[in-house]
Amino acid sequence: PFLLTLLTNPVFIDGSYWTTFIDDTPELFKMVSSQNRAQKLLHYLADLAVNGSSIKGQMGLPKLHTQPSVPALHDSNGDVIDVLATPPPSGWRQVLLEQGPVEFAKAVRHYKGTLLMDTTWRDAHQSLLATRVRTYDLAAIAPTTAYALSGAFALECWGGATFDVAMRFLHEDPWERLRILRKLVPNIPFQMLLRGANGVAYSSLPDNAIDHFVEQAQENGVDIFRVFDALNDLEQLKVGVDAVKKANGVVEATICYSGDMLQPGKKYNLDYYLEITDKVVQMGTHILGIKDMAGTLKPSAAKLLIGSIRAKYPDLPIHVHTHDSAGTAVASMAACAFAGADVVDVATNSMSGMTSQPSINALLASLDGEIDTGVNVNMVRELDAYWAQMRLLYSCFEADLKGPDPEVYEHEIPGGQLTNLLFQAQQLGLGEKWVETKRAYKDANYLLGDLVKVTPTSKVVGDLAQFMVSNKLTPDDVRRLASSLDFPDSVMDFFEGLIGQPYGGFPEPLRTDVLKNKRRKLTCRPGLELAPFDLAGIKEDLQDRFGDIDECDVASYNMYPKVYEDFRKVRETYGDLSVLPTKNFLSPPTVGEEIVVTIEKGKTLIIKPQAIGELNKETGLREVYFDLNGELRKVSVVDKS
Ligand code: 3PY
Ligand code: ZN
Repeated sequence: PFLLTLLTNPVFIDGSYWTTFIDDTPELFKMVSSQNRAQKLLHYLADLAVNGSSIKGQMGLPKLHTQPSVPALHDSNGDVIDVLATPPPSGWRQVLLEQGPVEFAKAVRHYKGTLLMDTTWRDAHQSLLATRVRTYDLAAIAPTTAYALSGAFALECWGGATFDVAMRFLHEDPWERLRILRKLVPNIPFQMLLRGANGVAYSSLPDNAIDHFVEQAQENGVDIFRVFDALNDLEQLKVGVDAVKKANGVVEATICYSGDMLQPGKKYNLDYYLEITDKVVQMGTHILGIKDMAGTLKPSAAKLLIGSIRAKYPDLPIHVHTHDSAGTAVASMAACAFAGADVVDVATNSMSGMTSQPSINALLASLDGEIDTGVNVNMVRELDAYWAQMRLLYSCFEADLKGPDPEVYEHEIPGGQLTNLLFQAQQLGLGEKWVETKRAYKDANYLLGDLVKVTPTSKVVGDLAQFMVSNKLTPDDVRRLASSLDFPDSVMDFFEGLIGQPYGGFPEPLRTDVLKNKRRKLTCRPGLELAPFDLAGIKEDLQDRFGDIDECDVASYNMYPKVYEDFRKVRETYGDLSVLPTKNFLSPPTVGEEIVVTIEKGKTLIIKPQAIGELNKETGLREVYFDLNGELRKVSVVDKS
């Protein structure tokens, strides 16, 4: 089902751009049959007024009190570019569409310079704002982005945690987001993050579900698939790689980089990475991804690693990803560029640094004049004015991280998880436990055999660390008492082999002690044990339960059955909440304010909250009054306090 989102957005309303957009894409504008959309939205607002926000992880209210404005871009003559009226310049996506993945990869390799991927729409907000940025705000800046970043290699805009969070917390359909952004950005390739045999979930699915998911992703707008496995388990990685090949997507098979490989005695050293590179190349990939999820790839290591791969594989395009947790990411990405990387990852300035990617303008300044990137320095600076406002709008999801964390070389916590764990500690008022948690994370990692840590193995290590802190257990205690402790599920799953096989094997006797006789010891990849999904049967069942169902709904359900069901229930109760401006989605309506919501072309709701009634002690209900386009409306909601 496609519900309206963009139409609500002030930047689009009545623009001539709009008319073409609607004429060209009628399938996007099937009107929602429900007659009572307005009443459902009022229900949401009333609930918010009485019970406060239900968006998990929200601390306080947005710091931005005005409607965010979309900045103007200027051309080289200083004239304003009308981004809504004219199509954006053609970009790397046209190369891909015209020549296909193999020639696209060759052209990227032949580019004299280093291209940039902007991660603002995925990893940057996953790392800084708990993945909470909504389609409403991405769509508003999309036409400007299509101009400002027209020379970029790609926009990372989908996958990773965004899929789950969109449905679970934002009550949005991730597929709708993809289609909307795709229409607005026809010129820059879209990249997604795919967790190998886990798809965008946390554990393996049957192979046919991965194939089906990737096929929908490609058809709905993803061009390039960064595929990784959290243990660099090649069997697991291959499931995702094969799915992308079948869907005719661009394969970016990726090696996860863990720790500082130049430290003596490291399990993951240069030889390890070169050996895996050989195997990934044999598997067949258009591009090699190097994913430094914790930001522990120092410039010296970057130079050696990228230089060594480049020397061995002169024709292989290399794309490097990092996080700025230690404060070295600009230097490291510059080092990668000088060592022969074809693409490096950056984020818009206001969404960069710390646990996010390095700042685009800082990297451009560092490469100044020596390496071309194809990106317009001034335009990306202008674009950032929007994200400075977004940072305030979403401030209620910020962890209070103040600066680089040099301890990342010790604890090796991935960027997104670092902010999450800190945020959790702050929410629980356990700020002082933070140092302890980081120490326990390091201990937990070594107990588990020194793992590559990224979703989902990072969760295993994090869960064990929190378990150790809350039960006051030292590593020795864990080893000694393993057979009598009640470990978190994720730890049990890991030891069973449900997440894959770690390099160097499982630590023994810990594995045997932890599993006792409760679980098996898998020696093959978990997907081999799973029966294929009956995709047609699932679709029929969903149709019976929810009515309007397409293949994307089936794919959502396969990844997250419960989250998908809850998402449909919320849609049933409140309608399509993606039409609400973010401020009104997050903050309770206040008497005197005017909320403008366009639910379809030419149909705008002007909502003015009027009053909240007394609590009816017998029913537990309160009545909330609104003026809706000049008429008084009353909504009763349960007071949950
Ligand atoms: C994810 O899997 O969501 C990640 O961002 C891993 O880095
Ligand atoms: Zn990342």
